[in-house]
Amino acid sequence: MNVREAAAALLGTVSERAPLSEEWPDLDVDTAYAIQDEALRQRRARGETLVGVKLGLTSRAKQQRMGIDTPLLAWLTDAMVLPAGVPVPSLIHPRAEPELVFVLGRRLAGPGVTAATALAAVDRVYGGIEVIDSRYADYRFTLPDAVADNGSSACFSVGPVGVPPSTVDLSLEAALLEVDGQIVDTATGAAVQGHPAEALALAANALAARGLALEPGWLVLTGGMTDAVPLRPGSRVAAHFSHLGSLTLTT
Ligand code: OOG
Ligand code: MG
Repeated sequence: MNVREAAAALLGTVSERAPLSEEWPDLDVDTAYAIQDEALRQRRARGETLVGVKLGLTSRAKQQRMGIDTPLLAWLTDAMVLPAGVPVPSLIHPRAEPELVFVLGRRLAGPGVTAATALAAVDRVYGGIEVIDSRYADYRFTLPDAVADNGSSACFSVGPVGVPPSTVDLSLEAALLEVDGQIVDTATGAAVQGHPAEALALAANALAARGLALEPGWLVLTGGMTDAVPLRPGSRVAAHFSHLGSLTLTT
């Protein structure tokens, strides 16, 4: 299997499959990013538009659940945007996680980006929910597997309230995660690398190592603040943020 075949295989996966690393044991992280880039190329060839990036595995809750303590990056396209009120499409085994979402006002290029310079490039911050849907059975994967699978991405919804980042303390911004009327988990922005701007800086610096930058207008999902919860048919998952409003997903 080569990079192009792996990208096509993962893009076409509609039910659980074995981790890529089972048939490609020496798959490394750099090759996995090449697979991710090739999958983006194939998505664009079929008409999708790049709208930003997501970070994954930026909080302890997520790292512990997945057994991987290295954050990852993945691409976001317009086809992944779930407008408010639209039910989540039928997926393999979706999980939902609350995230803080930046919209960039300026280009942000590493290396050497700090949390402070990163935050200065942000136009607005929103609350959001990401729906992940690993193509791999039982969400069992290595870091290269997850990178090749575009960070388990499926779709995401951005909440109703966007504010300039200088007007909120994002380390204290809380998210309450509700499933069918019960609050099942809570976290603040500090769960994400100490401050979500640290995750943004990490994204800019990691992209710089690949000769890329974060572009104006891009969305940046900074990573699940809490562990993700299964999104079961008929269930309702909501995230309530302290200053960034609430949003609800249904299936
Ligand atoms: C990997 C993707 C992680 C996040 O926000 O941490 C992610 C996974 O958990 O399947 O999107
Ligand atoms: Mg996520």
